[in-house]
Amino acid sequence: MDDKTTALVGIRKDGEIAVVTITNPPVNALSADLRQGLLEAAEACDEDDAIKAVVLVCAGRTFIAGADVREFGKPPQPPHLPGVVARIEAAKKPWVAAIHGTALGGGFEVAMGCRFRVASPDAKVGLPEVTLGIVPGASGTVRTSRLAGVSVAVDLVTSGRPWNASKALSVGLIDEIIAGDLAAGAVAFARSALKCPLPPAVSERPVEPMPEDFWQEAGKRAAKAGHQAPLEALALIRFGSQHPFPEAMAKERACFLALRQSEEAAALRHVFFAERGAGRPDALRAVKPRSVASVGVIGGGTMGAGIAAACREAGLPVVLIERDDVALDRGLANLASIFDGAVKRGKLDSKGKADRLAGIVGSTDYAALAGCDLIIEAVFEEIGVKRAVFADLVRHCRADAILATNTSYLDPRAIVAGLAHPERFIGLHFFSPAHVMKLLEIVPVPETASDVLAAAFALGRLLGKVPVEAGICEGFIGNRILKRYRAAAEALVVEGVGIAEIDAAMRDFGFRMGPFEAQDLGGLDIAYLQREGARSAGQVVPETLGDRLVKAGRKGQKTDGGWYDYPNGGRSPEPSLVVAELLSAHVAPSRLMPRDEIAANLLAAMASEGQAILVEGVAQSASDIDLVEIHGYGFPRWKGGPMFLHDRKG
Ligand code: T1G
Repeated sequence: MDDKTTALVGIRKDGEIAVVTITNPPVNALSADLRQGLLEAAEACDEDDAIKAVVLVCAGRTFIAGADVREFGKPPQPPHLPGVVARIEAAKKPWVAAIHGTALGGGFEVAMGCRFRVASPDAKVGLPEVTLGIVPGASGTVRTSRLAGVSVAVDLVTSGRPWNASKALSVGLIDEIIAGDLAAGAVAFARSALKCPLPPAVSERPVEPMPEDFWQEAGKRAAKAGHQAPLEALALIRFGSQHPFPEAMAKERACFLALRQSEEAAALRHVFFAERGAGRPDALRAVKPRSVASVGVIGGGTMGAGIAAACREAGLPVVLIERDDVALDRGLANLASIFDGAVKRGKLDSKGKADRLAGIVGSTDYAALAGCDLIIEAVFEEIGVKRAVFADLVRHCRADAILATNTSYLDPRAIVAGLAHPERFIGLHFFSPAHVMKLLEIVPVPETASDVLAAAFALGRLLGKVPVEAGICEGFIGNRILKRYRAAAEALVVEGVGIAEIDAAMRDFGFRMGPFEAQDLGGLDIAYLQREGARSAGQVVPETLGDRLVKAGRKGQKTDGGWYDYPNGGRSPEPSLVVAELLSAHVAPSRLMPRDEIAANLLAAMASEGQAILVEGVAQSASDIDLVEIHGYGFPRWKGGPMFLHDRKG
């Protein structure tokens, strides 16, 4: 083995067992050099007659986490991974993959080329390729069925979701869970495996054909993802279960190489890197975050309870403050119902719920906040109410405690103006439901200290959020673009384009809901009150079509009618004659516009507002804007975001 590959792949012997160790930080990704090193290790182990079996283990935080995504978008470099996996499978001595951390994509494909797989108890295995707009490219759609059956392959590959070790063991994806020293346990496993007849190589195992209705059902589930890759992967699994291994491999490889070049893959790679960049802005890499080990939340309503639940999920103790006992009981009940929901969905057991609730102290006395490192207010969106809360916080909290507002529209500077220690103030704009939505807009005030800003990003990472810094303007990044998007949609209605056509166009594009359906769900009165607030503050805000509907008592689903009718209190929107009449004097005669033109019009409006946000420095990067839209407003991630699309169109 040459020096380059030796640095990545080491071989030592534990008696008659060779231990091949991969060292390629940070995640042992399968770079071209590492693939070469594995080929050379297979040769070396085959040539050494003293070696009877091989254990493949990785140094650092995880087993191989997949192909090196930095090679994506470039022409594939030899040695190609399918060949490396085949070489390991064809080795004269059996290989045992010893998995810790996450064996993902090509990492798990390498493990399936081994004769056996063992894993530490907290390990995960998965084939997430479809989340990158591609399909497994080194036998994931062919070997997985042969290893654990077609149903397992369909779930693992088309969902892209990893499985934990115990679930993987239950279906045969792994052979044993090794507690304690993984390498030593794997060597012992290899030693004992040599005493029995070896199982056939995975590629030589039979695969059970599935009935047609299985494939129909699987197709419906895969289609729900909304993009192409899961459907392509399903077709490959089906083909692979009905054809010889070599033929199936050839088809998988061709599909993989084709999808690598797709717009969908380019978009999803863009989002992959944007998400990884978001949590660790370069400007803060050298800054030590101010420590946050306990959190206070003011307000136990929907937002406050969601924020408190997210903090508990991350293991942070929470003090929940409400104005009186009745409100506090309601807030604690909101939290309990969030955890009950998680139990019902099988995401939490009763002990987990009890642990989460045990970490919450409820009080109506701000003195209970004295030990908190961070306090987040989530009270009524009115400047007077928020200023009163902050005045109380300054009186009761430590001078170095971070004081954060969850405001979505107010100017954080106005909320904290004149209060002591302004360096500790910051905006943390969570999105409802806060324990589910991943977006966190971080809004520093001019005086915010860098260790406070760094603490906000560290909190975002700890809570599993996608944190994005936003400058101060009306609506920050997301709500400002939302306002422009809605205005552009209303402008099309004024031009005579049908409300339902506009929603259909945006659903066809990939949104779960169009702009008008979404307003009916959330309530038209929220934006109406913001416009009225601006008007009463002296701003000139022209009346919108939405204003007319709210004034006519049409606030959305909650009033059985908004942009659409919802007969009998139902949830399915129906075009409304009342709305047509209400707006008839303000809209042009009905006209048809092709749906892709409608979508292009609204996407251009979003990108235009995004460009202004960039120029004003409200967003740090175009990819941050894409993340805001994807993680806060349902922009289909396989489209990359409004700024990505705008760039692709040149
Ligand atoms: N390649 C290269 N670098 C990677 C990488 C990868 N696959 N995954 C992560 N990194 C870098 C990342 O950029 C960051 O770098 C650091 O590792 C920590 O990442 C043939 C073709 C593994 C669960 O999709 O899911 O195999 O910023 O912050 O939160 O069929 O990273 O520190 O310099 O995310 O602990 C399939 C993608 C590829 C796995 C770790 N594999 N990665 O999460 O750390 S397709 C994936 C992840 C494939 C085959 C096909 C996560 C993680 P830096 P991080 P983390």
